[in-house]
Amino acid sequence: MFDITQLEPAFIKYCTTRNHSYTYGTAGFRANASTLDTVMFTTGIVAILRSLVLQGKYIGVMITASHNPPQDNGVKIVEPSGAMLIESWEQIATDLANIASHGNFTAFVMHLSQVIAKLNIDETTTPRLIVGHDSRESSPYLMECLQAAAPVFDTIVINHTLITTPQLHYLTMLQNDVVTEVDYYKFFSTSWNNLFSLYPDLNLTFNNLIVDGANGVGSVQFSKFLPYLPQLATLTTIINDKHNVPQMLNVDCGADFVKTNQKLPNGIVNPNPSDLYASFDGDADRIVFYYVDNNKKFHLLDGDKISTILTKCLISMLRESELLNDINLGVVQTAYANGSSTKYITKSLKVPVECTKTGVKHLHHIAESKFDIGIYFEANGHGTVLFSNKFYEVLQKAIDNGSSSEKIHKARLSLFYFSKLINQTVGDSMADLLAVIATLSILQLSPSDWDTEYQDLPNLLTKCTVLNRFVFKTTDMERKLTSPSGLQEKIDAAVSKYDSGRSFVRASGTEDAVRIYAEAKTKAEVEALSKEVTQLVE
Ligand code: 16G
Ligand code: ZN
Repeated sequence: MFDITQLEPAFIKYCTTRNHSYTYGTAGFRANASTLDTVMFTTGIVAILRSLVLQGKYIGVMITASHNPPQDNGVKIVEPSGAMLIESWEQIATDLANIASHGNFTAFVMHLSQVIAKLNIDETTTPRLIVGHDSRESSPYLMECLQAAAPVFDTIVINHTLITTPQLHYLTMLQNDVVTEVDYYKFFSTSWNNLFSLYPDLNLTFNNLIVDGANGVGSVQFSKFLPYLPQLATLTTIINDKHNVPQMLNVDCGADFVKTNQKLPNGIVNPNPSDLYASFDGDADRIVFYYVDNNKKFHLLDGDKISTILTKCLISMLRESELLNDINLGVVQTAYANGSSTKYITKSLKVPVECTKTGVKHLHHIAESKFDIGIYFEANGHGTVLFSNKFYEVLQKAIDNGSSSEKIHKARLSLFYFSKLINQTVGDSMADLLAVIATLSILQLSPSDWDTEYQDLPNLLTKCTVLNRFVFKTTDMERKLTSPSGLQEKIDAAVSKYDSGRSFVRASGTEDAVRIYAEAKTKAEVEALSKEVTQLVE
């Protein structure tokens, strides 16, 4: 039994941000850290309620603002399955935060008691939370705000403190066992060893691996992971590893910096063409790769390139396993995927592609509901691969039945171990890194071979501030505007002038800006197209 009027002292102490408008958006709540105490307090309560509704299952809560600047922070809730908070609860989280920010405790308690009444909660249940945060300076205090309501509900809280977002998702999934981050390292390194044991003569396809940790939590966690991977550890260097200097987080480094600026991050002085480079983001759920050619020119291998190479590997394993007719494989992309990648997947690899709205939860949902092997990556490097129950059933049966051919048997085992190298709860820089390196080894592709599988169309992503971004409404998976009226027709007219031209405009879900994407045959054409569309938007 709990008495929510007992929340008053904590409410007074922690809800100091007043009259703020919060929205649980694409990646939870995110804003300047100084405005987040109130919403942390209420998000703690929402996570507790979610746990109560699910009979005391562990609910995860991660405090991070990912690739955003050091002074920002944020929070998101994780379901017991390791997935993101179910959409119908986003409004509950938004409403509770906004009521609290009015600063009136009586009104707050009234609202909360109505919510509790509607949820039909068994008040004798003990709620359970698993929480963690990134390396931001504001994170420990916000963690205190987040947990402030816990004693009133007699909540059991496991606090992992400094941890990556995907680690937190993964540990939440394993909720009912007693787990530590060591279990994470052991699980993925065992999968790696099992997969490589099938290919004893395989060499890696680069000399050294340089990992940019974005000066965030990923750098410290990856350095803890490496000792479990001796084969990789000897050739790996972690740069931008100053997770204990929070003001350096994501500054001139990290996946978002490299993808947006299409250049090397800070800390790489003399790049070597035979090496592979990778950048994590601030909470280590995104990754992009890159390399330099013999002229030291930078080449980006982004989320589209990751998705295509994993697809190439998995479809060939599936074919060799003779299970192409029993297990369906598909790729999920957003409108930001380069047109060449979509063409390569559908035409060369002959694999179906689904397009969905921006935001991991949308991609995850389609990958899960449409395919037995669902590969999804956003161009920015966030993604993973999902394997359905049917996949495991069919594969297990095939493995158990045995095969006369050694090659078929090996392909089936490869599929199984490969699936275990993936963090299926959410995109994960560390697990994705291992999956890509394994793929390159199995296919015997160097970073530049990987890149030449298809050539990206020149593209530009820019943003533009407008008076009110909410008037920009879209349809067709964000590829077309329905409002402001008449604008889409003008964009279409501009696009039609360019060879292989494509452009779309949408309001950002994380910033007060409108994003403009353009693609065309040449660099000059894409610049011209982007400029034309920008003028139409302004
Ligand atoms: C968030 C999303 C990311 C998406 C981005 C779009 C998650 C975990 N993250 O960072 O998937 O690409 O927002 O930002 O869902 P935008 O709406 O500002 O373009
Ligand atoms: Zn992130």
